[in-house]
Amino acid sequence: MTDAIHVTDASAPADATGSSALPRFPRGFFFGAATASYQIEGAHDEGGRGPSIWDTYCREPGRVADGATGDVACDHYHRYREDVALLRDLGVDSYRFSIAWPRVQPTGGGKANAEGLDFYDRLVDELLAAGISPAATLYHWDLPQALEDRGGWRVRETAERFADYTRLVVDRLGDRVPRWITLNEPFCSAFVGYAIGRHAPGAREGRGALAAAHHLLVGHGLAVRALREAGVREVGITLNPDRLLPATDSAADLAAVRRAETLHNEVWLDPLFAGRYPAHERETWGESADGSYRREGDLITIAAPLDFVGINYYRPITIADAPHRDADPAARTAVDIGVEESWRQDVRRTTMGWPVVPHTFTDLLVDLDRRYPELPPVVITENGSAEDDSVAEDGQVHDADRVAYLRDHLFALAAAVEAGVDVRGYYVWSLMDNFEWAFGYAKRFGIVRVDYDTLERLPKDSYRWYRDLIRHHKQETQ
Ligand code: IFM
Repeated sequence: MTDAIHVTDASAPADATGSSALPRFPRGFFFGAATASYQIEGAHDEGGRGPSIWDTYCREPGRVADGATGDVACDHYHRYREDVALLRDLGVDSYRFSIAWPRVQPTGGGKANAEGLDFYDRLVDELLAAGISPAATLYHWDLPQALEDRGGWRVRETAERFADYTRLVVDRLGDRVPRWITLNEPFCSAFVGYAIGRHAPGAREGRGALAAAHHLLVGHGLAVRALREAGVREVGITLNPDRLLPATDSAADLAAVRRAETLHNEVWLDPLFAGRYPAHERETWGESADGSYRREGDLITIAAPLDFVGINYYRPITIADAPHRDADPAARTAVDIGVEESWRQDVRRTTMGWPVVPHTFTDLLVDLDRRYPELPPVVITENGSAEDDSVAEDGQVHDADRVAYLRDHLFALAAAVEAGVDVRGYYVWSLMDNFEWAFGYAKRFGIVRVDYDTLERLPKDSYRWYRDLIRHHKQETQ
């Protein structure tokens, strides 16, 4: 993706910090908010839930900032009614949550733990009573530890178990949940979990991570089949494709972008939407890409037609050519592809250090649309920013930076729609501050503040801004 397409954000107001102008979206476009089980639920040992790889990872010294865990998190398991009330007052059409596999199958197999499913049953009914359409993600990274002990995503059995688990969940909730997402950001599960080791299970492997990527895709395909058999309305997957910008125009940096495209984007997008494995995988991974984990027919399973593709987008990455970290090709992790990744320093950055460059959101969507003619309609399943929020003297959180981030990214999204990309809806990440994986509770992405001492919820200015946007959209399009 070296030929950056720049669609200018013509509809954005000149004053980038003012909040009066609002982006416009077509009739039928929907708005939502997103969360994930391990990040908010807490109640780690209640209702028969078994341990997940994140419970294990958090307990390993030095893995997560401040030794934080998801044991309590936002206590959403007990406070879900209050959270649904916040969603109702926000006016969202849909709420994207994830189901904790270890609540449903505490050891990753066998019959369903009824108490685990009961929780999601209550949540779904509460959402429907509030007029909010539920969107369920089946896997947002909390693999049952028992499955990791048998090889985790490195082995095909996990993909097959994922389909069994999907059947149990859809049997119970399929009559009331219209929108289903198989996996969230398999890039992170495979590469951050099995190659960089910054996510659970904390492995640093080459071939193991590539096998994990493949088995995640097979698991997705098998789950799609199970969801189709259950007759649900909308089925998709959530990816986090990256906008990769070369550090310079040198041939070496452009070749580095080529390799990074394979790692970040094509490993998912090509099998899902072009029915092929990435063309440059050998050049990117060398011998680890031996394909021994692939079987005949897998591509057909993986490329099952979808109703939508979920896209999570936050920031662009700058790519430069660099020496491999490990000189021995056999010992390299899958992410050791001779590339250095960095963040632009010449623009505002969020507390994650992520550069705020809204037009790259437009560029990414337009580019995907052009490169993949078979791409299904797009739903933005996450977008948002972690900011240094504080409670002001008036008792409120005036998170102007987050408001500006959301507004500018929604203008960029509107520009992509204007340019012809079929985008159906947008979920803000996140409804509330939560457990930000290896960063623990140090990074706040919520439009609702969570006081981690009292677990009280406090809507921020960004919550009110988003509520106004939704109201305005409804008034304009009704
Ligand atoms: O918090 C995460 C989420 O779980 C997956 N997408 C990115 C978010 C922010 O890092």
